[in-house]
Amino acid sequence: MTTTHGTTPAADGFRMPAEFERHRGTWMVWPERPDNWRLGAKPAQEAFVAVATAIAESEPVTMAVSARQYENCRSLLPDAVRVVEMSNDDSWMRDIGPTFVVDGTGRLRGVDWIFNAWGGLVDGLYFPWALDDAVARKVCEIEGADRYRAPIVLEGGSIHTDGEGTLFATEECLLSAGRNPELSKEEIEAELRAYTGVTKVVWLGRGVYLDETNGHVDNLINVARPGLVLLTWTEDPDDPQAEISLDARRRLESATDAAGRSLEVVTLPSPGPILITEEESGGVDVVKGTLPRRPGDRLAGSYANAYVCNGRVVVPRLDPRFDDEALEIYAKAFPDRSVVGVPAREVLLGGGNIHCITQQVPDPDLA
Ligand code: KQY
Repeated sequence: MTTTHGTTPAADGFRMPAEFERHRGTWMVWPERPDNWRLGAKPAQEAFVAVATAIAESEPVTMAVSARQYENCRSLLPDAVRVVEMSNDDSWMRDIGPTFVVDGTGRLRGVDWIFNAWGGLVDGLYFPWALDDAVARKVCEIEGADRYRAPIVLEGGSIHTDGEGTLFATEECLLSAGRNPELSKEEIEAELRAYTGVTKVVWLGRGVYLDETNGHVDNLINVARPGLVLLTWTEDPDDPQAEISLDARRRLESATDAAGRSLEVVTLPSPGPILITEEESGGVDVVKGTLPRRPGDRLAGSYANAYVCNGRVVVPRLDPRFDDEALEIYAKAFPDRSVVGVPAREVLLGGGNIHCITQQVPDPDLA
């Protein structure tokens, strides 16, 4: 593996494919830290196994895991899932893994963004994060992909692309004080273009209410195909989410994408509101410097936080009142894929969902 210096993916003719384009595989990281996952992460591990198993039925899955948890992880996952030892600080492969780019001639490279635990010393979620920041490099090495070390702080969950030149992001996240405060919006946009190969950035305002990532776009929307966006929505005008989603809808419906298309917006119901129970809170270790999990706190549950892989879409089951409706919306939006619901409350309790814990490796032979 080499690190590419002094150039960028766009300058070298690379682009970030959309998630719905063909994959070579998927990466995840095994959860274990007891100050984020209740009961020593046992319930979360069960949920991660269900997610990995659902994906592994359609494409190869690799699970990265610390040395401490290797035996346990290997024994709980099906043989079809490859398990590799890799140091980490937590288990959000979307955010700590590389963003892969392809050039249409069979070459695959990885973009290794700077990771600072969602806000560093300003409002980051834990310290230290150095092991997480090294994960993208190691994944690139194993995938045989040359690497670009990008000059900005960014997590994979804060960007979505349509593979045809359009990138979606929220101002709340990318302009947050804990990431790149020295850069203007225009300068951040220039880095997004340079490192993903897009030509158009569609800026949304805020992400899902109380999302601890400062409003990652992957919890607010999902991109089903160029020109079709699924948006988290609530019909309750008193819910703070209503105003956020309305603003996002207005911005999406008044935007055009890189190809000049208008965007169609399909709404997804919001689960809940989902609150942390006494029992759930009591199972999380209290550690100074990490985000407390207090009883009654509202979680940023969203059906947008689903993963699109080869031939299927893996959608979180979060609330029996809305799960089936959300799955039906996905089935309509992805008519050529099977839609699989996986119980994901335990993932949500850690602060994210199925999209946040997965990272695709696109097929290098994509055009
Ligand atoms: O991408 C995500 N949603 C990750 C959330 C991290 C939460 C850490 N407790």
